[in-house]
Amino acid sequence: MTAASAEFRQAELSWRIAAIFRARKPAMTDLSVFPVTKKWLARFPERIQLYSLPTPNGVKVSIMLEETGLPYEPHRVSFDNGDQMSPEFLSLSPNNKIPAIIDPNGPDGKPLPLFESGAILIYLADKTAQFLPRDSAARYETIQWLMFQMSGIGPMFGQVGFFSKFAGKDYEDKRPRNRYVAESKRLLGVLDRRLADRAWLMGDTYTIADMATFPWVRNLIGFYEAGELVGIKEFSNVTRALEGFLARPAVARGLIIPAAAPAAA
Ligand SMILES: N[C@@H](CCC(=O)N[C@@H](CS)C(=O)NCC(=O)O)C(=O)O
Repeated sequence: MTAASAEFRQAELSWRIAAIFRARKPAMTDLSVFPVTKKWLARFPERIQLYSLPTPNGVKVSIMLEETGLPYEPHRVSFDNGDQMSPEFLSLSPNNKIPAIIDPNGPDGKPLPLFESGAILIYLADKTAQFLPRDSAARYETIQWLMFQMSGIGPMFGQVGFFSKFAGKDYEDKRPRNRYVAESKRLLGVLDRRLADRAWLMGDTYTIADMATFPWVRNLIGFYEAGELVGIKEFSNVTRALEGFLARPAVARGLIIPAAAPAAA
């Protein structure tokens, strides 16, 4: 091979390598196929789009996003304006509930829309390899406690709020309220026993199960003002873990998102 042809082959090789990198460079993110972006404009379409409100289900995801450091753009879904019932929001979250996300860079580099806070937490944990143990048994154990929150803690505490603070408080028949208070106490007992010899639900490891659970305990005591009703003082392991949770800087930030974000157009 002559010196000239060796030089030519070298140049060709460099060009091919550069072409591979050019091909890998992410294309301009286009989220316009998602109708939700017509109502809530994506100013940073390359970031995860979060549609939420600082409610106990909403903050699970903003806390996770703050904990992981993933770049995201929050959008406020105002219940006062009925935003959750708008066709644009329903196209993303057909159950008219926050939180929901679109990750422009989902599996295979394609955008991924997702609703249901538990599914979103698992997805973000897998995406970042954080807050969900890799070891298979510990992973399922974490998901088990996450599901315990999703199916028990959230729905039951929510009913306590309805029957003790909101419309249901004026019902003469107190049996529904008493039933949900009793069930919530029982669930707090389960949590308290789990936390008796552990800092967090999974021991020393802080996980998405904690991020799902403690916003609800905080809400029960704070916004619902039902601490006394459920006898929260009896559950000192729960309140100790709640304190640790609230002391985390990412939690403090996540709890107020997206209150200050721009509302829908
Ligand atoms: N299982 C759902 C529940 C979500 C949920 O209940 N969100 C409430 C706020 S905390 C909501 O969007 N309510 C609006 C409505 O029902 O119209 C999840 O965990 O994502």
